[in-house]
Amino acid sequence: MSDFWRPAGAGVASVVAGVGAAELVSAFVVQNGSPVLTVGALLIDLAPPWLKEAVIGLFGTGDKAFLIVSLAVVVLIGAAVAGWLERLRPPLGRILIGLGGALGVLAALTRSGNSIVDAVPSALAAVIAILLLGWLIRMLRETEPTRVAPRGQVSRRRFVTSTAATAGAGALALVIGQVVAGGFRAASAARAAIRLPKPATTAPPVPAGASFDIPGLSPIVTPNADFYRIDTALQIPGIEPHDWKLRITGMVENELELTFAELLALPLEESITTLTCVSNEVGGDLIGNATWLGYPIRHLLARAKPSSNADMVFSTSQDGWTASTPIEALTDDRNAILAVGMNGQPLPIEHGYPVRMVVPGLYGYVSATKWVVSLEVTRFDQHTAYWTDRGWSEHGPIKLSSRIDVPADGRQVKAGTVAVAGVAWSQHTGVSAVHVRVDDGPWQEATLADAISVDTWRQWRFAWEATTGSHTLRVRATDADGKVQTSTVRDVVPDGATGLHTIHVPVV
Ligand SMILES: Nc1nc2c(c(=O)[nH]1)N[C@H]1C(S)=C(S)[C@@H](COP(=O)(O)O)O[C@H]1N2
Ligand SMILES: [Mo]
Repeated sequence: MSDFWRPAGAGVASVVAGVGAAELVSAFVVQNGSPVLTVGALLIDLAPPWLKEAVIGLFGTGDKAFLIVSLAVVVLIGAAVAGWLERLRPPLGRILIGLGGALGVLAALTRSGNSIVDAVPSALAAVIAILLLGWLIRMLRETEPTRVAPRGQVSRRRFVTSTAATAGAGALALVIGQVVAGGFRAASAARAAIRLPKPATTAPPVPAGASFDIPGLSPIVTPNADFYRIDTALQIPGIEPHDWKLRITGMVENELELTFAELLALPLEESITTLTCVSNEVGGDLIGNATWLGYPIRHLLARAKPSSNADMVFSTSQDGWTASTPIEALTDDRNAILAVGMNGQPLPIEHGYPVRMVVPGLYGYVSATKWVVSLEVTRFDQHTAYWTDRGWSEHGPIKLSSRIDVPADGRQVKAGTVAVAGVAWSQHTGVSAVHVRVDDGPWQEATLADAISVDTWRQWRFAWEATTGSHTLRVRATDADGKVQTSTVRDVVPDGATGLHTIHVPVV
């Protein structure tokens, strides 16, 4: 009997631990690669219609649960067999587990919309299970009597404890992974079901002259999938809209509470605003421009009636992250909004679904709170926000800056006329000119594309008569107030990098 059960137990424990680790990783990191669910989805796709109908007929809406339970039973039987095989004839058991892992990888890779990262959890599950099985079966061997050690070198008890601990840790990881991923999946489902209302005020159309057709130049509006993402959330908060509420409290005459349905019922406005991260290095890509749909925060604050002593609004996200925004940026006439839509879709979950702040002119860390749930009207001398506590400046107005997109740094080009192009920004002030300098030559004026508004970046281009040799190109923007971008090089800490984006171009 125990000739089967002990190695079988080792097989089950190893596989549970492998799958548990993978579920944990997929819940926290990959978000999409749960081996259990991908294999389940593959089986649903592969099952013949008569089987699907039979299962639905028998279990009704419990069909998915039935599928998962059946899958679990098959996997556990397979794991037991793998353990038994490994004891009998190594490495057969490990090979069997490897085959199971390969099935998971295949399932992940063949799902539409999945990428190679989504196969990582299944591969990880197999690797962990294989290593653990090898270890447990070796230990099991050592519990058996030999001529030299009639009682075995390792006690049975140690083997049993190790197996139980492995299984227990795996089960715990599995449960945590499911709980965490469950919140995210519920939010994804709710997001997919949302229909955003039409804007009461649409953004003025993007002028045709706002973008140049130059390959490699950043598109004037950044698609959601390409929009940079910066946050401290290891696990993206999964908020269901009917659970969402915004509280406006603190130094106000009227505290306010707003539900998601109430927010959507307000006259929403569309606006195009370029977000920028304070951690964006000179020439970096932590910047993106989107069409946002939202409601002006100034109207909500007007209802709440802030005290005249207040100088700051302290916003908190559902996961506890905080930002301190100067109150005038939220009460003056700029488009500081509670955003619910991004480029015509509900906010993507990683960009703050269901509601985030977007404030033109301020770096994200002092203004762009995603998954926002509370606005406390207060004073800078009363509260300090997440990044302020970590050495970043209390105030974070976006600095005038510019970037060369094409040609790429170091990329060889042919002598002759070369299109040099990029973007320049100074949100809430606007850009009035861009200049390019070749080597130690004079600053030459680039052609600006039409501006969408002062709150958005602006494309520029410059026709460079390139001669053979190695050249250096620099870019410099001037804002609408006539201020010229500084060449002084400063690090991103504490309030944003400065300096001129410079690239080297070999010309042949
Ligand atoms: N809840 C929450 N909101 C946040 C952050 C965060 O860490 N947590 N990071 C901020 C920073 S530093 C930036 S630059 C912007 C980035 O927004 P995005 O990821 O949608 O581009 O979000 C801001 N909002
Ligand atoms: Mo940021």
